[in-house]
Amino acid sequence: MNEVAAISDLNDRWGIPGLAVVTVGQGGSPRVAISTPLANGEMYLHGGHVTAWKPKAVGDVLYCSPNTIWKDGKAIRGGVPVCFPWFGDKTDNPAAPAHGFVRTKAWQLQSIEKIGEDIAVSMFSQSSDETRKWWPFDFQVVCRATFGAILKLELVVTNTSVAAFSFEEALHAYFAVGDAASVSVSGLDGTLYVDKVDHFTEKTQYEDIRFSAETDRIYLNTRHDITMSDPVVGRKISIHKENSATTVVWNPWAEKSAGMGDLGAGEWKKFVCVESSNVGTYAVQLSPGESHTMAAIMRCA
Ligand code: TA6
Repeated sequence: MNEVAAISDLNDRWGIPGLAVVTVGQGGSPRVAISTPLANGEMYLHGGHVTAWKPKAVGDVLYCSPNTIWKDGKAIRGGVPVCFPWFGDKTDNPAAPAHGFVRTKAWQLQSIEKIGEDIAVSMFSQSSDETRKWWPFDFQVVCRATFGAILKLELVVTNTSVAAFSFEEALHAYFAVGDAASVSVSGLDGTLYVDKVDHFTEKTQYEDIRFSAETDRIYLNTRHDITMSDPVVGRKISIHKENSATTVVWNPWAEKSAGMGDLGAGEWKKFVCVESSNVGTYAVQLSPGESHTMAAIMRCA
């Protein structure tokens, strides 16, 4: 069956007229487009990747690069990439894809549901001969995005192996801002972080986070709400986390941004990443048959 026919079949099965449609997105990639009285949204089957959330009152909350390379094996640059089953480089195999292998592969549509005034889209990926080459375990991962005045993202990992495993995960969210150099992030004051731009040194955060250079930090044992203030646009974005013990904060700044083919000069100003995650010593252990759900609940006002 060709891709367009498959997309049409998915829409026949799961589309909700006037609210949710399965259609051909950028690069010919299948996506679910949401339009409700409270918000618009978009989620691609490629990577189970939310690429847009636009509450009617505030507009685009997520940043997506205009230079994204839309093809298999490449992650969409922006939105909320799903990092699993490792974060960053794979410590025991430098040849492995950064941030795991699920964000660069086709997922399957599990359901589209109307829940009150919201639309919940669930997509899933699972182990295969290809994934077992990198990681010798069997799993299912579901990304469920509930689009409304609030965006709720849930990452559900199930161990379908006969052995226990440990995994890292991140909802690597790119938040749209007016100017990263003017943004402050509160809620992490007094916490310890690993500074990836200073030899992974462990440091303490004092007061709000502000950005004046490449910033790449993993905040440890951080489970409480985080707020990003954007004075240029005149709004605040808050993130409430569930079952997430670490928070990654990233901005590549000017030089790294210019050197990234799917980002480009000047794009660094337009986003800040705040990532609900479980990485490093906070990786999650799962016994056979067990599931774990990490959630990020986002508000913007
Ligand atoms: O989350 C921050 C980070 O780990 C940075 O180190 C940077 O590599 C960023 O992710 C983007 O990674 P990517 O593989 O998407 O280019």
